[in-house]
Amino acid sequence: MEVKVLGVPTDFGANRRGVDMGPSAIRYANLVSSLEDMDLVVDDLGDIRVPVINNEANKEEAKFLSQVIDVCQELALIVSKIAKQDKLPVILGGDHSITIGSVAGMAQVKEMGLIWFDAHGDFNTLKTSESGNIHGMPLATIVGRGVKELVECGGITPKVKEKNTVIVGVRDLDKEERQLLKESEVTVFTMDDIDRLGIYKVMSQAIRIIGSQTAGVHISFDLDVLDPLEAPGVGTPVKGGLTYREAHLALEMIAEANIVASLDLVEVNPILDQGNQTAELAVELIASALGKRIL
Ligand code: 6HN
Ligand code: MN
Ligand code: MN
Ligand code: MN
Repeated sequence: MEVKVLGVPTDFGANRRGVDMGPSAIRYANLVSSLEDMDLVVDDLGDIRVPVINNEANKEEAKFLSQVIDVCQELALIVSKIAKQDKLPVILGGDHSITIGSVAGMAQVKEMGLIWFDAHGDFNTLKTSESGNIHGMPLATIVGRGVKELVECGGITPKVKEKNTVIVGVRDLDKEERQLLKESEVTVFTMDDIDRLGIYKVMSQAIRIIGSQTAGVHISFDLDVLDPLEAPGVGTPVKGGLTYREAHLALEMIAEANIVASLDLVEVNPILDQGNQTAELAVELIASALGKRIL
């Protein structure tokens, strides 16, 4: 399998706070050589160009809306080219708004399923959002809800059907976001479900739900799904997250199911990290998702 690595050094969706350095930190943690050690063919395409803007976000609309759209359009274009060549894009964020572009690019080429690992639902629309930050809105956007220009970004609307979407590890929802998510057709496995059923059962169900009815699955992995003790370098940490071993097992099961068409890792914030611990973890998790095994 040939892997194409692409960095998206942006923090517009998170109101500009340092996640733009995520791709550098993940590369510094030896992403490429770790994957090459697994006998994967890896081509690092570098970073896409993200403008530097010093003014404040517009208060009337979703913050940095036009910048987020520009970045996601560009990303969608490159990702669709990679998918057409039957290569596997591994996209490094950046804040979680970039997944609008990742998934748009994939959806241009095939019918996609989506597994969303996150402490948050990212299911706000501009109406329900308390922050105005677009990284709280990408999942709603991808399934066709919210600001029209964002929903239509990358050409395909919706990019993924709600019934082909699963969230894993959520434990922090805004009030109206919770309502919206409950009324949707998205399958949600909360931390509470993981506590009760165990990660093995949860992932078996998640894979069964979407694996069979789509041509490929995008894995969107927000590092804040992990417990902050494991992944301190994130902008919006929430206690009570996945353990190191749960996260690895989840991704190992996804690799075994042979459903991964594309992958992104987002919200690594090196400024808030201890050493480069969170980026190092990101590299390990990418390796698990792409088939690394103990034996
Ligand atoms: N993330 N629900 C909060 C908001 O601002 O809408 C937090 C979102 C966090 C998003 O971590 O990708
Ligand atoms: Mn997120
Ligand atoms: Mn999150
Ligand atoms: Mn294992």
